Amino acid sequence: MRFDVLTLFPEIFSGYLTQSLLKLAIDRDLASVHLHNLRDYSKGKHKEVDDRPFGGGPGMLLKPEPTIDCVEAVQADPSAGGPGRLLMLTPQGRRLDQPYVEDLAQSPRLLLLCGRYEGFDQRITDLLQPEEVSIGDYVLNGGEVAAMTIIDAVVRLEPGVLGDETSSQEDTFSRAGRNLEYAQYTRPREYRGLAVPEVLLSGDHEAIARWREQNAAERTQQRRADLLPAASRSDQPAADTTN
Ligand code: 6GU
Repeated sequence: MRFDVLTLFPEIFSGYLTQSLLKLAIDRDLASVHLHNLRDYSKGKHKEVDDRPFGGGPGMLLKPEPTIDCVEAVQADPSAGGPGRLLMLTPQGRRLDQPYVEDLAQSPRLLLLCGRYEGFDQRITDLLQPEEVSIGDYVLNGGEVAAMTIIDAVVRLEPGVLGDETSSQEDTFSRAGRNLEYAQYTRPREYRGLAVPEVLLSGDHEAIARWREQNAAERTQQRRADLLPAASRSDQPAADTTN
């Protein structure tokens, strides 16, 4: 899986690329991330990439010429094996969720176009026809954190990236109607007066499975009843015994 990130701030990605599970995926040739600085495509004397909006208003917009030149150059890279799927990171976009992540993971190549300032000149969108993606209903200062979020969520679905012991198919949100994860404990058995539930120490695998299922169902009902099919939502949630 190949990711191309188009940004004014490629440095933001350096720690993420060298410190995370993504680094392991890159080292094992399961993923590659190519950073492209939009500023390198500015033909202006001062390498400008942004300008004030016509009609007035706050902030600066990404200019069409360097942005589109950068996208077209990256799309046309003959070593990349095809133009890939172009994503524009913007709070106006389609909201990311796990089914969308699973769909993105089918693509061999994603281009992630990050905006800064107040956004993009509309002609960038009109000409490039990107998929506009948002990671949630709040406003970030730029698309970089959103791009990292997408890469992080997509790369863990790439076969071989997660260890054998972990299955992304077990993840919360990986299909509709799934519960949140159950509570988990490690050593010590007691900490500041809080004991690990006895059943988890029992060695009784069936009892453990039942406890986990019950705990997951309770937490989901308490916290995220919106994830449950309407029919199984209780109107009167029980007292919260979950953590
Ligand atoms: Cl993709 N960009 C920005 N600037 N803010 C956001 C976002 C993206 N998704 C949620 N908020």
